[in-house]
Amino acid sequence: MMRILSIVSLAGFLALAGGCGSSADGTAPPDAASPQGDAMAPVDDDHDGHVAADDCDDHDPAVWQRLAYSYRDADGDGRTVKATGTVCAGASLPAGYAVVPGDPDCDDTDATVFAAVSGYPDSDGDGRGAGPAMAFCTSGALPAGFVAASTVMVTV
Ligand SMILES: [Ca+2]
Ligand SMILES: [Ca+2]
Ligand SMILES: [Ca+2]
Repeated sequence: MMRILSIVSLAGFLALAGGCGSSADGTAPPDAASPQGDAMAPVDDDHDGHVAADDCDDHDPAVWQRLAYSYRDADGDGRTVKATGTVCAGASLPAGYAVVPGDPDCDDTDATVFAAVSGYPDSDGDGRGAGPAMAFCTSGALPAGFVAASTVMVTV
C-alpha cells in the first residue's frame, strides 16, 4: 500500500516538473534585466519634473514646494484666522491658505458663523438685558433671548 502511494506521488511530482519545464519556452521574465541602467537616475515617482529629494510630495504631481502662509480659511467662508506654517503646494498657495488677512473669523471650522458679538441675557423678553455679557460667534445677529449692550438695564 505504501509503495503504491509512493509511486503515485512520484508520478505526480514528475508530471508537475514536466509541466513546469514544458511551459518555460526560454524567454526570460521581461523585467529581469532592464532596471539596472536606471538605478542611479533621480527618483521622480509622480513625474512632475521635481525629483523626490526636492519634492514635498512625490506622489502628487500638482504639488512640489513648501510655501509659507500666515492666515487660514479652513471653512471657506472668506474670513480668516491667524495661523502660520508651511504647506506643500504647487505654483501658489492652495485655497484656504493666505499671506494677507481677510475679515476675522471667530470660528474657522464653521462657514455659517464668522462675526464675534456679545450680548446680555434677556430672559423675560422685554428687550432689556441683564447680567454679565456673553460672547457669541454668529452670522451677525445675536441669538434669541439676548440683546445688545446698548439695551442693558443699569442698576444703581
Ligand atoms: Ca510632486
Ligand atoms: Ca473662515
Ligand atoms: Ca467661519
